[in-house]
Amino acid sequence: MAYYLGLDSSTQSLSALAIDVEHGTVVLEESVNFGRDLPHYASPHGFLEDPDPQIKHANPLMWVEALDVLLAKLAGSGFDLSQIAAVSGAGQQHGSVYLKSGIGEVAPLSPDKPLVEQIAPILSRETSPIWMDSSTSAVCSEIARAVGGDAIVTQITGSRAIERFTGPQIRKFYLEEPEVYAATQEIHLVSSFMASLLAGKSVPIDLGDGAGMNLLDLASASFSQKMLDATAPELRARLKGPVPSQEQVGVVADYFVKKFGFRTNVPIYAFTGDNPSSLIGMGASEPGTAVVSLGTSDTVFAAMRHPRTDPQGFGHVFGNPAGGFMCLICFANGSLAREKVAEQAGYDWQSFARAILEETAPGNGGNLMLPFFVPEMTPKVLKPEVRRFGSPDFVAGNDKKALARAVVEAQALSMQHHSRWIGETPTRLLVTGGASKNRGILQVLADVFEAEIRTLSVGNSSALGGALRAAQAALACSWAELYERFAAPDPDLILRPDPRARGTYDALRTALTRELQKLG
Ligand code: ADP
Ligand code: XUL
Repeated sequence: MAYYLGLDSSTQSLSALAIDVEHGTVVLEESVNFGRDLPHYASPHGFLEDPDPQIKHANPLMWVEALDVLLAKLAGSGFDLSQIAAVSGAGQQHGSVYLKSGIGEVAPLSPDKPLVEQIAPILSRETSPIWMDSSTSAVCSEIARAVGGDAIVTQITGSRAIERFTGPQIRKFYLEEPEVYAATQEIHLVSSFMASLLAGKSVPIDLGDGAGMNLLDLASASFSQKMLDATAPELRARLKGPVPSQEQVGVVADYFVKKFGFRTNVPIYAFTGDNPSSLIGMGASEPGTAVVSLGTSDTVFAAMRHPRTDPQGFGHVFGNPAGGFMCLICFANGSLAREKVAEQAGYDWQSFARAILEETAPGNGGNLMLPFFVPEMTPKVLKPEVRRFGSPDFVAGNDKKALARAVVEAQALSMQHHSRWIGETPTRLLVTGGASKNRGILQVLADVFEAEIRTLSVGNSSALGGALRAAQAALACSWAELYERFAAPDPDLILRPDPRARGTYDALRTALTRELQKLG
């Protein structure tokens, strides 16, 4: 048997998914949840607590340990890892890992010691800023000024200088800790770091994820000297790559062969960002299909033949792992905001969905919420801010049912508002991510976008994207062939807009747009 393995190192978990291409089946889905399974990292949601809400870092050793734990879980469950013929994967975007020396450079990874013990000594920086960090505004302005303004940064990199992007994060680190920067030999994205662990050597960043750094020149598919110079000295020497997403970057290291029973010489194809990987996992790598991902962050994305940029500065252009580009808009207040409201109302996900579907109506009787429980990037809200407008009961926070609908309606309206620049009105949305199981949330998306909603049977589109990318690269087969087998929408879960909702959102849309304009 030849199976293809996809890994996804996301904000809250590390997942594995394997496919059998011949039979068109998913043969394995397993994950390690950082908060639940690795509580000693004190990161219930995948990041470390910090008194400053703009600072969001994670301990990279948590991701390292998760890889050992996940593979031990797979091997322990009787899954025969020698059947894996190729591997690829994905990581949460923008997060960075700082190393004093390359992985396996001083000594090859030894199967006699846990991975974490071997990686800890080569970290130059103990923590990794992740995509939720919004503490670099001053540095973003500096970078933009140095290259001639935001329009130039956007023209080169596909995005303005953005707080969570890796370049501004590197500059902040360089300014605050110049000696540690000097002692840093390599800087990785989460994706290239995880691929490097698996390969037992440092491997390059891919073009898909690399575009989320504010360092890549999209036109030439190489790092831009102008952006590098504006970011930190001698930065080029600290970055590996970029390489096309389909490039083989190594083989599975001896450590994993000896410890977990992988075959020797199993190829590893470049890991990419979780969103570019989801684009593949959703079968959406050709332009024409918009995807909404409801994970820790909510994102809206679609393939693009030619890069087009957002004049408002919120949207981004990343590499499409199948070639060409993709656009993406990211909302930090995704699942964590919904969780906060559910928690406040005392709802589980079922009662949350019931409150939306059965106990309230589209438009929510005019009740409107600004749901920025954590700093938001779209629109830019640096200090958490939750505001309610409408009935006195709702404003006082007592109308539980209306609160559940309000958070989701505000999120859907904001997604619609901020994705207008893409220039297409989607009639169909493909939805993925942890919250895509929730019919209440899906129905609101259908009603607000007036679009049909479809989900895939496979929940983890990013890990599936890894497995599909590994299969496509190893077998040189067509994407269409793989999509037909693995990315077909779930026929039992198609939601259509409620005709009674038509027009109901006009007033809320206007009110929300007014409030967002005041903020953004
Ligand atoms: P990520 O890949 O960013 O780590 P996931 O796509 O796995 O995130 O989504 C995790 C989130 O999904 C959790 O934070 C949780 O709030 C949310 N979630 C899980 N099940 C449901 C559900 N039935 N309804 C709404 N949200 C859900
Ligand atoms: C995209 C973004 C998030 C992360 C985490 O720009 O910041 O979607 O990739 O999933």
